[in-house]
Amino acid sequence: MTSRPSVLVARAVFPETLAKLRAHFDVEDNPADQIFTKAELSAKLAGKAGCFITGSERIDAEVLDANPQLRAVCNMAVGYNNIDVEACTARGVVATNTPDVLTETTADFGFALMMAAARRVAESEHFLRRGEWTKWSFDMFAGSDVHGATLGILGMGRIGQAVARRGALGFGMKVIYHNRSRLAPEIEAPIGARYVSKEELLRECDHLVIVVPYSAASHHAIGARELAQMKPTATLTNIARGGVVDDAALAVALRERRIAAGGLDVFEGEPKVHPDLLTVPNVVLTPHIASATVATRRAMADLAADNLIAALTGAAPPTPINPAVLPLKK
Ligand code: 8YV
Repeated sequence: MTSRPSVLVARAVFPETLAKLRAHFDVEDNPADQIFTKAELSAKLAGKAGCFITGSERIDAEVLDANPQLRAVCNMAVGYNNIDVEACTARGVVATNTPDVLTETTADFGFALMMAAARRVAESEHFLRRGEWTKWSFDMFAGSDVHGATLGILGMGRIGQAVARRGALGFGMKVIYHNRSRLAPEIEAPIGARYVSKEELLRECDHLVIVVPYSAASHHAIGARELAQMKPTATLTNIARGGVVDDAALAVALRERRIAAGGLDVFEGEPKVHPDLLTVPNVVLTPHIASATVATRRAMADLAADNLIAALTGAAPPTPINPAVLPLKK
């Protein structure tokens, strides 16, 4: 009998995902959903040919060197700043992510956060729950319009484009964007998107939505200097990664009403949230749930599992990040 590869599923997942993986592998799972330190994760990976991780477990050169038998690192997330892809490639380890399946769901949520910020949904709900609603007044929680406003997108990848489509086609918004490179005219044209410099984006937008992947280059892409360039009536929504925005600077800008409102699903150092953000009223805060619908999380888990199965059974993983390492050596 040939021995089956062993894999680690580093976080709690759907039972169906485990069953699917167990059809091919000896699976060590984590039903208690314990958060492993890097040393614990590294130790758990001993003897494993592959791992199924979410966007938070860090796989770097040190972990890879401690586990030279590891051949596949499969993220249940589209963002992969938790994986040192260069280190994987250098060691012939395939890294995979879960693009596309979460695009529309994440864009829905980004739009919801932007609308909640613009129309002060959370702030007014808290007011009501505190029992402070005693009378109507003409300017009570007056926010800013979304329809017809200028939507600024920082990071015009799949999710950025999906947010832009919602704005342009559903809400008659004017779309401007800044990105590493300009999109092809056939992508820009149907949504009337205009490529602008980062400065123009900040200066002109009424609602800024941040969807740029996190990297050393995008670290604090939005800080005090950038916030100062925005309109005092503007909103900022971050569905990308904590660290793209300087949360301390954002809390100051919100508190001093240098911008009107914020919507944040991701935070620097999450699940810790900068204490100043917790006391600022004009920001909607959610715990990294932009892709959290049952259907989408199932699709993400399925795709991550398919990647792991393919990678370790000699097939082509559907969504590799570093396809140059394929096919994997047995
Ligand atoms: C995940 C995400 O829920 O896909 C991503 O990059 O940020 C979210 O969809 C999160 O990373 C946990 O896996």
